Amino acid sequence: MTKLSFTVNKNGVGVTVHEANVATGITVAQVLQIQDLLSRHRVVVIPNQNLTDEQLQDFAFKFGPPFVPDDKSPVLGSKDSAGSIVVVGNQAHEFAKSYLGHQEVLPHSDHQWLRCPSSASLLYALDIEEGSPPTIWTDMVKAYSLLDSKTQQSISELQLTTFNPFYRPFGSVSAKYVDRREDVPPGETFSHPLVRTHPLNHEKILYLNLAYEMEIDNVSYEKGKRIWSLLYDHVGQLSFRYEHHWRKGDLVFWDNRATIHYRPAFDSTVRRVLKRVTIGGEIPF
Ligand SMILES: O=C(O)CCC(=O)C(=O)O
Ligand SMILES: [Fe+2]
Repeated sequence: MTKLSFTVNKNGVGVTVHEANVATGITVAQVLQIQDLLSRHRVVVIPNQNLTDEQLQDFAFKFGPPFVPDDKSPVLGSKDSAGSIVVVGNQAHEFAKSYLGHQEVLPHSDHQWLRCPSSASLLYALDIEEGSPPTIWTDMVKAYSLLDSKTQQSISELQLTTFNPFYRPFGSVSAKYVDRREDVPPGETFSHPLVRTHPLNHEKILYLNLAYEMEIDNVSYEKGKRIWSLLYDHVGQLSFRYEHHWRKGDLVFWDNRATIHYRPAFDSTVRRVLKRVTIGGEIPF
């Protein structure tokens, strides 16, 4: 078999690949096809997999190097040296500590606050009980393209600082435009273009999350907050989303450059355990 068959979600965001077997190996042509699907549709779903950690990583790192957090900036799991596989779960996993519990995870792109945020991530579903919430991705290329041209122009040169939430107590941060007269978030910061360019498909991306403390560089608080509020509302209303309802064995691969993802809160008694692998990325430009 050379090419994989697939189905694209109606609004163009998210694609499901049929009959791929990641464990027994996929061909070079199929790796390139998956990369191309990711580039076009942002989220690639590969159902019915049965993977060891090694097989999961062998697949993931065909698309780029492992994401390695630097020693200085904390990220999910780094304080426990969780390594390149992080268990996202609301139950203790037999081999490792699990993270993120059962609370709401606000719309974000993984590691946006770092110098080199991750380019893509994968979640592999180990244990999904009924009542488990979906994960919802929003297409941030669409978010940018649907802004009016005047707004596009006015934000084209802006830099955004996203403050690292892991310097704050876990779960205490939500989306907020920073007012320095009240509080300056702690920790090392890196600013990135508010409109970044995708290195593979050259598309413009609105590189904004709806989860953390933020500040636009070199503009007044009033002006920065006005721009931020407008963009926040715009992204919140966008219908270009893919909502994935998990089943055991699902492997979902997403583009962290071009999407943000969200997970609603759920009942703490519902078992939901996934493994996440993350791929390293470049300095956004
Ligand atoms: O639990 C989820 O659905 C998403 C968690 C998340 O944000 C991640 O693994 O990067
Ligand atoms: Fe995430």
